[in-house]
Amino acid sequence: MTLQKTVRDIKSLKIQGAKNIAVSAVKALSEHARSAKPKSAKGLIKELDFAKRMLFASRPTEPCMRNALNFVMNNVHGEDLEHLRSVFHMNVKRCLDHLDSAGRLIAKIGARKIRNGMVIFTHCHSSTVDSILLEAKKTGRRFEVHNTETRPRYQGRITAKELAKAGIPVEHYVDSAARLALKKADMMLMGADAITSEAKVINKIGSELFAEAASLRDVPVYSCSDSWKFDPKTIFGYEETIEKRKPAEIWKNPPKGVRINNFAFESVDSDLITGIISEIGVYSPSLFIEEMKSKNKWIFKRLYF
Ligand code: RUB
Repeated sequence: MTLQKTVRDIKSLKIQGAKNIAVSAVKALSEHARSAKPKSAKGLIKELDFAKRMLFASRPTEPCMRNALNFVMNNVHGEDLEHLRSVFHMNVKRCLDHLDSAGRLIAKIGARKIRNGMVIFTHCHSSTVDSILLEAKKTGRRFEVHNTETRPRYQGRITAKELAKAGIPVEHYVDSAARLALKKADMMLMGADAITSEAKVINKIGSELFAEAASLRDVPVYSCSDSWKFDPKTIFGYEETIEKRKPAEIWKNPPKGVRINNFAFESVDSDLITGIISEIGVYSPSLFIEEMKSKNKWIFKRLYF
């Protein structure tokens, strides 16, 4: 897929979910490198850097994409064009391998938490959460899922469709019925778009509200996430830059005097999160950050601009 089309599809949510966005962005950059015909190594670096910035800007609040694109650009410097290309494509392969193998590991680790007879609550569409539920089903666990539709873009329907297709019973609720959906739940699983340096999890709007409702009922809340969603840049105030989408997604022609706030995400306080399920293990949010300091040092060193 071309760079321009990928950027358009990310902006329009045709490609949605942090991991899908990261994978598509890396593939688009890789395609771009293959089709580019620069005269020198410097020229290729310039083109890739420009393309990387276009992808960053397509959804600025996606650190998994930023970390992945920074990873593939690692050590891509020097004068030798062919060497530079081969380093870049090797990085692309390692990056895609990571996203794939981490995903499979998270599915296995997460599926161990699901027991027969459980009701799992989830919100929006997270490919990571889905992979856990599908793995649990594959290993013979019997459970049901309660999920919320996720207005205004209804990503909850993607979840409901995928799970129902795999034979997992799903009860689907409007967002404002989340308390009812949680009543019989044994566990809440949600994805993550970012994990901040203060150990908060940023995820689809509604996530904190539902995590609060879950913790009032002693329902454990797990965020399921590739560790590359950690975003050290949040030290500089991620919260103020949370994505606000077009008002028309909510109401095309609102009456005069009505201002529409269409926040895409919100941050979930670490106190509400029982654990983060990632490929490095299951840790409380603060321990997750500690583990990251030793297991993924490179992410801390990156500055994005
Ligand atoms: C999707 C969303 C998902 C996370 C994690 O929001 O909030 O929970 O991105 O997804 P949107 P994944 O639809 O606005 O992109 O587990 O697939 O990375």
